[in-house]
Amino acid sequence: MSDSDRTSGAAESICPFCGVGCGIEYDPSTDGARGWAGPVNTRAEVCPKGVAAWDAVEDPDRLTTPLVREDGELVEATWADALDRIERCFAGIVAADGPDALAFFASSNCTNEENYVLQKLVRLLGTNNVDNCARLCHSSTVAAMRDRLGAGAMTNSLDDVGEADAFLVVGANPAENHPVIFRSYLLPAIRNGTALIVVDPRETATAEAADVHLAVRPGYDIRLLNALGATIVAEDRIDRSFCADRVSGLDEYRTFAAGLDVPAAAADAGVDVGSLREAARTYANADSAAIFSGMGLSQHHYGTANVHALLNLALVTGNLGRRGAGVNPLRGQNNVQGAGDVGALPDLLPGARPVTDDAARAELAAEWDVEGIDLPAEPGLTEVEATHAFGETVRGAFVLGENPAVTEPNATRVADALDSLDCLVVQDLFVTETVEHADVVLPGSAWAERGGTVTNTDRQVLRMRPNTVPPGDARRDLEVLCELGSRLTNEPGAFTYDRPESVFEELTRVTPQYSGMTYDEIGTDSQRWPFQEDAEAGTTVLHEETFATGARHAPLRIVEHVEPADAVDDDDLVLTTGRVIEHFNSGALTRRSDRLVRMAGPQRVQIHPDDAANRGIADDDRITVESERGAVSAIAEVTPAVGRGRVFATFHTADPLVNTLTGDALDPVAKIPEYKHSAVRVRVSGDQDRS
Ligand SMILES: Nc1nc2c(c(=O)[nH]1)N[C@H]1C(S)=C(S)[C@@H](COP(=O)(O)OP(=O)(O)OC[C@H]3O[C@@H](n4cnc5c(=O)[nH]c(N)nc54)[C@H](O)[C@@H]3O)O[C@H]1N2
Ligand SMILES: Nc1nc2c(c(=O)[nH]1)N[C@H]1C(S)=C(S)[C@@H](COP(=O)(O)OP(=O)(O)OC[C@H]3O[C@@H](n4cnc5c(=O)[nH]c(N)nc54)[C@H](O)[C@@H]3O)O[C@H]1N2
Ligand code: SF4
Ligand SMILES: [Mo]
Repeated sequence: MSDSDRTSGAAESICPFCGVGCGIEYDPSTDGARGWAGPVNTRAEVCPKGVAAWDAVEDPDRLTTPLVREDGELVEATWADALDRIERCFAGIVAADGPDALAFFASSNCTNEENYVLQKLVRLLGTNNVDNCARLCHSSTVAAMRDRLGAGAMTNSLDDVGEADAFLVVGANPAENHPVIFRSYLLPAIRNGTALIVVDPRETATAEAADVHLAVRPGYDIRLLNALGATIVAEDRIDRSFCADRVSGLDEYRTFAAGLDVPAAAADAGVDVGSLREAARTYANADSAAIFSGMGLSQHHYGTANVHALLNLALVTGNLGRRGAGVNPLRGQNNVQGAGDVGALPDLLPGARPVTDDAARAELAAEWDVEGIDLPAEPGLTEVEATHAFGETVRGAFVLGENPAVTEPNATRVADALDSLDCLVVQDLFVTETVEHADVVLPGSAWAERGGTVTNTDRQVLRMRPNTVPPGDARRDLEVLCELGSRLTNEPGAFTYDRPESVFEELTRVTPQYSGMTYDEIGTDSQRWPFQEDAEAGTTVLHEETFATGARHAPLRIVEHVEPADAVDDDDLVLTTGRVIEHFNSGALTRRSDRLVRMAGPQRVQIHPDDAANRGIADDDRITVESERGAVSAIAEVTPAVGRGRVFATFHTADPLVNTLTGDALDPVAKIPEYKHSAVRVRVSGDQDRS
């Protein structure tokens, strides 16, 4: 496959890390990466990860040849041998148990074109068992927003959020996790008078900039959000005209709110009732208020209910469908929005049309020129459900650009599950913790080695361009996926694309939001979905006249508190997890960059001074953290930044493997696991080195 773009030297691409979508490129003068003035980082600004993005590309440990397992060891193989092995294993599994005995993990780190081709391959194999790690981050948010508003995406754009008079940030830490959005879009507004309310159990870098910080008890957001709603109702701060015009169910919500005991709810949520009331007034009295939400809200076994409780606040106060007023999930990877848009999901085809929709499947089959084939109509398995089925109903798996051995919850169970497969294929850049369980390993391409598009957090489709070629025998991910498609399915003709742009042209025809977009017109700018050719760059604000459901009204929803899955005994602390600016997810890329490792320092578990003192723990002590699923050894960071009764750890390392501790109870709607609440016991370790 050729790529019309240049293949060496600086060329405008997109940062491979977070969903902000900053423009970066190779910088020959430093042999590193630098920003270019893209549609989001308009002054070419980047965060420390962007600066370090070249480090992983040129890392000497890059996979440069396929590997296959022989007598228990991974050994080098030719592409032909590796692909033959996959073909044999997967064909055997399909012949014995049918296509649903295979599961495919797509990648939010890969392009729209790559994800589109992978879901096409999966559906032509006859299964919907394809998912991506959006499942682990905002699947609950997307589920609630689709249900109530008709679209699971930021309702505002970065161009207009700065017009808000108040920001309500719930369970997100953009100062570390969406740094260019925080510094270039939110902070300037805050310095200009926009009030900032932060709901987070920890004193984060974002909370430091807040006017009101509600340090919620992990897992108790529904209590808190309902108490905010009850205060708004009791103090008659609802937007009557918006409610009359655009909202249904107000009487029921009012009755529900009137029955709530606000001081008791605040106490249960671990926050001061005066601060809570101040937050309610600030949010409701603003002319325009924008919500930002993150993992603190979404990653619970009632994550969908959490987001429903949040949506009520925007609806009763009329903060939706206008510039500066809306609900904005801050998306994870550079293409987590796009991977879902183009159909790398078990229940949705490209364009978010349900797999159960006969007409949508027929249209897709016509576009693929496979009218004789019935595309599968049963929703497939989500990521964690698939992992739970490994070795049982699922016998073979393909993992593109994910590291579930580190990032899925209940890691001991995950390791056993990976080992129980007849055939595990991993396409990655490095020998990761997941690769260690693989039977076949395919060396793929890093960000700087590909062309294609990604869709950022505010729905902008951006172009990546190759700055270099993959090392050794490593191949471009898209090329590998097309070859797998032609080998594994009976439709080799469906995978004969000459370049990424041809895939994009096809996907815009089956993804209505992308209809009319072109590579040429994206250029070094962007096109935003829902795309309208007559609008400058697509629709900036969603739900202006009608909701994306097609209805004029969106419903309020009564949401009751749900208890976290882990019961917390007297001696237990509650572990919640999250991120730091220097590292990215499993750390597979960022742990290789000397400068990031130096900047981040050792990864430590935060514990409050009182809880530390009660356990005889001093700063820097080695401690053991144990849940009912396992134990890890870690270094203590004694700090009041994490409240009493709580501990905090990142999940960016394999040692300690923090997901040994987390549980895999799933949200009933979105199937997202409970990463943000685990009951743990913490003690000082016997093997202390206090020298
Ligand atoms: N530096 C960096 N940036 C990243 C990533 C990264 O790994 N590193 N990953 C990317 C990805 S994939 C994603 S999904 C996004 C995620 O971005 P965020 O949503 O900001 O991610 P987290 O840090 O996991 O969680 C946010 C906050 O939730 C708080 N929290 C924990 N429990 C609760 C709770 O019960 N209630 C509330 N209200 N808050 C709680 C945590 O203390 C944390 O500060 O970041 C993206 N950007
Ligand atoms: N405890 C806890 N656990 C969590 C979370 C949490 O908040 N707390 N957050 C969850 C969330 S939101 C997410 S999104 C997941 C993330 O989970 P993962 O997606 O598993 O994490 P990554 O480290 O991003 O894994 C990406 C893998 O892809 C490889 N890779 C990167 N770029 C490319 C590429 O271009 N091509 C190919 N072929 N491979 C590539 C990397 O080497 C790496 O091995 O973690 C989840 N796990
Ligand atoms: S803010 Fe996100 S997209 Fe921008 S440079 Fe940093 S990690 Fe990359
Ligand atoms: Mo994520």
